[in-house]
Amino acid sequence: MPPGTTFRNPVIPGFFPDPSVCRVGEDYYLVCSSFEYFPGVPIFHSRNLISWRQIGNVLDRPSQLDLPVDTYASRGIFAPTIRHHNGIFYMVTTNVRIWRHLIVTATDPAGPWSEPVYLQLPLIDPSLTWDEDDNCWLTLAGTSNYRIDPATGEVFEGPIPLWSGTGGQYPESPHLYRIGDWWYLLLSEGGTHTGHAVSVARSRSVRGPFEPAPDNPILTHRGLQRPIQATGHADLVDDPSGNWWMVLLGIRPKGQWPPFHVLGRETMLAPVRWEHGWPVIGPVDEEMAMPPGVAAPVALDVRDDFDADRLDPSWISPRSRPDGSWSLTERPGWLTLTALGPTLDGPGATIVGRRQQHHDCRAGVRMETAGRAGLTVRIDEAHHYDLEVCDGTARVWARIGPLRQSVAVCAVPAGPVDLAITARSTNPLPPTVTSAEQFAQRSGPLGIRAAGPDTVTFTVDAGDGPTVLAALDGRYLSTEVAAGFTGRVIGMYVTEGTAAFDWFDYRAEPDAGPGPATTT
Ligand code: 6LW
Repeated sequence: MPPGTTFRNPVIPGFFPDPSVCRVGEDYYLVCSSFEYFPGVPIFHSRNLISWRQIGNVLDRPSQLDLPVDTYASRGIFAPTIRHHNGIFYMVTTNVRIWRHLIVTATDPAGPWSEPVYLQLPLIDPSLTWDEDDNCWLTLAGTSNYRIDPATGEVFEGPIPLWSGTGGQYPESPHLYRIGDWWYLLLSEGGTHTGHAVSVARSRSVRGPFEPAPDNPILTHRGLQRPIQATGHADLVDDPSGNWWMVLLGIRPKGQWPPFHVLGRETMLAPVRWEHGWPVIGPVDEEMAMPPGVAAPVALDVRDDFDADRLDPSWISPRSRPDGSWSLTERPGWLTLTALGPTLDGPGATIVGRRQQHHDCRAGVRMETAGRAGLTVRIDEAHHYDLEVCDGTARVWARIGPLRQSVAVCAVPAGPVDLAITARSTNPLPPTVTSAEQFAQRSGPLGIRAAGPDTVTFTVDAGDGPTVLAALDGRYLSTEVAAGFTGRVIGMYVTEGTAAFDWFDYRAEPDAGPGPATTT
């Protein structure tokens, strides 16, 4: 493939799973799940399906999304669907904290979105479509159809069973499409991990009966030697030229053996072709052929100087972000955080974070505190590493399951201090170790062992140059250890008093090859 004719997957890296997409003219809009984080349901815009810009969050106020402190990690908002019908955008999702589906609408996808209309129906993964008579159909995992009024949530008819896939576990994420004279039902099965697969059936009527495709599943990476795994939870969209595309989730496990994935489930893109009336998808690779006429996206570097009068939509907080917990005006040009909860080991702490989106990356802040505050990389309350400043010291804490350990400490003077967390992925080494250097790459102080996915390094700089305090094995901050549906988030936090952050800087770094040995 000549240079410049390919794009990279994931098109939206980091924990952005369960993508759903719609097109209006030349504009594409995409939403993802957000689970226990607030605001909820990030929404992106693109003109080319490859470069996506977050334009807001669909559920961005407590009246739309109330996630109390007793909301478990990876609960809250599950798989959303976005559709456009008669000039109105619809987003439907499930809040599993209250076990209700909800529909919100907007004329501008950047918001504001309406207050929710709730539906008391079972299951997850709602999708919407409209038939030739303008009936609105809500499709749920399983799969079944309900004829509803999306303006009131009234259910007129249903459940009408449709098709349950080829027998894999969890037939879910169904979407119905009217294409030509057919209704196509796309669903995923096999569970959202390495067994994940996409299957399809079609019918002349939205009510069925549905006839399965002869070559189901039409996409799966199960058992295949590919960098992207767990491909599934897909949605289809056509471009203005009549080509079809699939957005879907996938994971990128690292290290061996077994591999671990640390960035959560990410949004991928793949071309779709049609053969004999059925969609056909090739394997989903990190490097894929570019749609015609599209420029390559630029590398992602983010710096927030906290000079704006509102927080960028990429900032998220576990469960809620109460007004009294953050301010951009208390110290202009700084983000001031005020402690609400006393520990990161339980819900309720003040955290403002963003997703870790790259295996190799660096996140840094300048911070000043007279309390207890720092920078954390977390999956949930039981899985996080923290670089914390308190009482004239900077300390690295590791919380892994029920264990909490102080890993390293150094003195820091009062005043601003720069904190950084760096992740360096571990690339597979050759099966045979042929040099002392390779042996050292596989070994830590505790002896030889399989490589984890990455090394997470903590650096502090109080004006006298950077000091690396600790380098920890990243496998304990992976989905395989923590469980759940999310991925890593890097956050500014405070658990005592207040802390002010002058800037936050995140950048993807070039893949450095096999990581160094770690200290735990
Ligand atoms: C979602 C289901 C799934 O509701 O994971 O990958 C669940 N598929 O469809 C949570 O994201």
